[in-house]
Amino acid sequence: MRRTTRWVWLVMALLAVLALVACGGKTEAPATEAAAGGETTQEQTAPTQEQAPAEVQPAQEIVFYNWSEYIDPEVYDLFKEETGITVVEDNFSSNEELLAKLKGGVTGYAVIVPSDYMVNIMIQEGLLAELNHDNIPNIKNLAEEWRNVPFDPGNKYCVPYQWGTTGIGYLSDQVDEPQSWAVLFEPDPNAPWYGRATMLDDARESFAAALIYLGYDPNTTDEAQLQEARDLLIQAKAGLSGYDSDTYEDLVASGENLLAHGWSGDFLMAQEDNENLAYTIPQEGGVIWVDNLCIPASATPEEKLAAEMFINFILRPDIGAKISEYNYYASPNAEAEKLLPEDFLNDPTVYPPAEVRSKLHFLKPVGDAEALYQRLWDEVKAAP
Ligand code: SPD
Repeated sequence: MRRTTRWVWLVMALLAVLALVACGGKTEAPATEAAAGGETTQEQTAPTQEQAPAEVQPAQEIVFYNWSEYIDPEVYDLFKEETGITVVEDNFSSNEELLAKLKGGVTGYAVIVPSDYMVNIMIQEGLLAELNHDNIPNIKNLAEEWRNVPFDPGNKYCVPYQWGTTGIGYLSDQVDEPQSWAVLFEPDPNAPWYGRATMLDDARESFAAALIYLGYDPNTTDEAQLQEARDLLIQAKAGLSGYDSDTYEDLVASGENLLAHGWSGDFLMAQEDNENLAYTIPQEGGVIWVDNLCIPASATPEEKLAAEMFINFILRPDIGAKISEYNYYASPNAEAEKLLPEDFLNDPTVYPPAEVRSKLHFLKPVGDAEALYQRLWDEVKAAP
């Protein structure tokens, strides 16, 4: 064979081997994340054209990343009895903490509970998975007003979980009902609650209280107004024992503090420990919010299926009612509400009357000003 012909044969043989490897060799699918821990599991083989893709099986354990004391733990037992799936709970204290976790690339969370404005931000950031409504037939139980919320029309990404308000909790046997946010923002060294009050460790909530007191929109992006609110928050620090979003209601119930800025149901829950604990929305107004069950985009198909089963379970009327009776927040589930006792449905702390409701504001995404709120909040926290 001439030298050139030998070379041609050699190149052709090499090409044939390469083609064989490409067609016949196994292609490796990306590794999947373990249901709860997020560690890498064994690799999977991509189905060939003849094989139907294997049906997704629900993860046997999922992590529910929730606000603290926000669900009756018995719900987990009932869900496990029915499906065999274990739910492990982990807690966050603010929407911003939850966002930072997801943006930081954390995996392993199957269900998260962002509030209204944060759902909007997370959708825009591509952090949420679209829900498969076929797996959540109980979505039909939602009251009409919660089926088409502006931050997530048609419940494409999330299902409303519970709603409530933000105001002031106080010990009614030691303090008169606070009429104004001035009790926090104009600290009086002679007031019994001076040094015995807390505010939420939550940028948007604490700025909202200050902005509402100043007569501004709690969703303002005006830098001068925000600086004024920052100064007011710094002024309030003299009368505060600290910032707290997790145990503030217990500190009032125990008598250690006399006042706290916080969430309606948390104070009602702590009333079980001290019947003198009361809650009010100051005359200037307050915040109304709805928290939502959503699935992070990072969830594996197995986690997502188990998460949808869990969301569907929570939307069962008896389970929805059980959750409201535990955490004292209003249910967006019309069928669950039918099972709740009259005194719960008539409690003005849970369902504020129209006159109070007209003074409540939903927090909304503030776009680029989000960073400004955070920077000013850091200044508040760092101030002496
Ligand atoms: N302990 C549960 C508290 C739930 C609070 N939801 C937060 C709303 C924030 N705007």
